[in-house]
Amino acid sequence: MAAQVIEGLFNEKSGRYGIVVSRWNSFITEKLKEGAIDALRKHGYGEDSVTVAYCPGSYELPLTAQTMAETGKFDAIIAIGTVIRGATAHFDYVCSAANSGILQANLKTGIPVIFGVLTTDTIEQAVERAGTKAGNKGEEAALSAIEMVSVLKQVKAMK
Ligand code: INI
Repeated sequence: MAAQVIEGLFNEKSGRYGIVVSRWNSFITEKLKEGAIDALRKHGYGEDSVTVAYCPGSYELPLTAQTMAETGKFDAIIAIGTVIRGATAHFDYVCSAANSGILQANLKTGIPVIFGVLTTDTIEQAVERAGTKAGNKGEEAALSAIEMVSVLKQVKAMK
């Protein structure tokens, strides 16, 4: 049986993207931000369609992302942070808050809020995912944002 298939397109070049960047572990989050901006630029989104907002830590990502989404000015938000496991339970609380808060921001606003948060045991693992041997997770997050904008647009336009 043939089915109607909806897939994200990467060549639409329309839409505005917000990037929220946590300043904690900024030597990593800046690399992730650059990866995200680079991926957006390669897909036709320049300075006029990308806005960056900084927040203190990953715990603050959900509220900042949700506030950006609620303005109605963005088609997707990319939330970028890095949480590196320390010796305390703080890691689990920050990861859990970022994870559930970002999910809620998606569902509450209907705007895709992409989870671009590294949660690693070591600094080395974070470096590997910020543009070295395991790629750049900021770039992957930007591609997810473009894909979600396209998929949701097509779903909403269905007759
Ligand atoms: N925030 C991070 O983004 N990464 C971390 O590794 C981190 N650690 O380890 O504590 C972190 N903590 C700060 C937190 O996100 C809040 O900014 C702070 O608790 C104030 O609410």
